[in-house]
Amino acid sequence: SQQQQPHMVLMPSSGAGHVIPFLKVAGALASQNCRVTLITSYPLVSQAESALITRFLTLYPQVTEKQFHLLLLHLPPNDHSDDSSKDPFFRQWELIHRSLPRLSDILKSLSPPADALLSDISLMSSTISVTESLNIPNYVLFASSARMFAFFAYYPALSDALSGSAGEDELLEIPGLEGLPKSSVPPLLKDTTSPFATMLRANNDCIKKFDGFLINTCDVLEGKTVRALKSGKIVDGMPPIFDFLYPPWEPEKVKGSRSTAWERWLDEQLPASVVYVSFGSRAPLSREQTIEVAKALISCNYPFMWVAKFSVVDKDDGQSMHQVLGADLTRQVKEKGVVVQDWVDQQQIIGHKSVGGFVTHCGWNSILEASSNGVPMLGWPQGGDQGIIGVAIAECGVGMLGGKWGWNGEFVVKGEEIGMRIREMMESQKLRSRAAEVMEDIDKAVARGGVCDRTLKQFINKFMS
Ligand code: BUP
Repeated sequence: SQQQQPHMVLMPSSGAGHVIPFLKVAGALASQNCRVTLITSYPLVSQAESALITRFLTLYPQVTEKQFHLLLLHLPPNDHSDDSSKDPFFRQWELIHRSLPRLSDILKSLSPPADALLSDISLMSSTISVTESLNIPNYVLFASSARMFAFFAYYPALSDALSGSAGEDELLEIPGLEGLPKSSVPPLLKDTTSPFATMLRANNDCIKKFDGFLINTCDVLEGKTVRALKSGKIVDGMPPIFDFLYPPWEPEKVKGSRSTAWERWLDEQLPASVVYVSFGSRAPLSREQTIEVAKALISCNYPFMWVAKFSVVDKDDGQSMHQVLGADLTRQVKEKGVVVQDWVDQQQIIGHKSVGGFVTHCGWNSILEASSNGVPMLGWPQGGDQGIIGVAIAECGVGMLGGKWGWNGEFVVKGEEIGMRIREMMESQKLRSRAAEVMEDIDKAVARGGVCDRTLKQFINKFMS
């Protein structure tokens, strides 16, 4: 129905890296006078997700939450060598898929009816069957980079190259893009029969059934990739693509009020002197690798702030830093930096003037946060889409890659080597000036009336009379 206040329904899948971009778009749509319903899958996997959703709903009381209660099925173990089905976030996608009749009930119950569903890529093949039968337009809100989207869209055509015997340095050709090193694709997706690969192909099969794709990116970061996608070179008949940086949903924190210990510590450091280290919200590093990261940070002689994770899901018990590093290393680490084991406000850290470099696992949200703040990066992809994202940041010049450092758990990279690369990142004028340039460009794109703002409005206008 065309109207003055379109009703947009958003359904993220699991993981903070998926929930956060959905909240951004939900907030932006609500602020542009759309009626917004957020479908949340219960039980949620992590405390971080619950806290984010609760805070969002408090800030946006006009947004309606519809809880999608999952059928708590026992998922049969699969005998495939890949362990993606043991990953609690991946398992949640499976559960959502198996509980789909409930999605249909929720959508049917909405009044006024939904004008569009915005769903996560991991739910494409699941939600399309429901929206087709209810005749509701379905858009994918993509949480990763355009480069990853291009890889996903071209995935079936890469199958032979991926599973074949070509070496890791071999380039995968995607029309309109620079070749993608085979080494940037994780083992999970090279084995084209793995559950993860099977899901990707099922989602790929229905690309053309969608009404469009929202991609969280901008010209300075991935212009070439977006143009290739829009041109139809990668998928002939690609539905419309709306590329814009999803705007932040949280108001800037008021400075001074009840700052935490680490904020006070950051305030005391010299401008652009601190190395910020985080490997994201999902996969912890092995104990051996964590020890080497500690050694690297101690030896490289920069103050550092390290968000360390020792469990896969935050509500599970993890080990303490002391247990992992032992007394001696723990003492040295605490002398030179700050280690946080809780959820932090990463945007705020990256935006702090003292932060001068970011050692990152290359989660797309993290990359965008650093790029928007002109912070140079040292990328160390650990799995999933991160290798492909790493290629994108190196190409754009906002970050450098560590080297042939392998995937999480593959082998242990020595602290000495990591420390050397951290120093290189902190000292590189080239990286720093490129990061500043990219930030300026992003500032223009996201400003009121800028290209991102205009694209978001174009999207909303599709539903207005
Ligand atoms: Br950890 C952590 N605080 O303590 P990515 C993360 N974040 O605000 P993902 C915090 O979570 P994968 C914390 O700022 C970013 O917006 C962070 O998303 C925020 O990686 C988000 O960077 C994390 O896309 O891993 O989801 O952890 O790459 O596997 O999706």
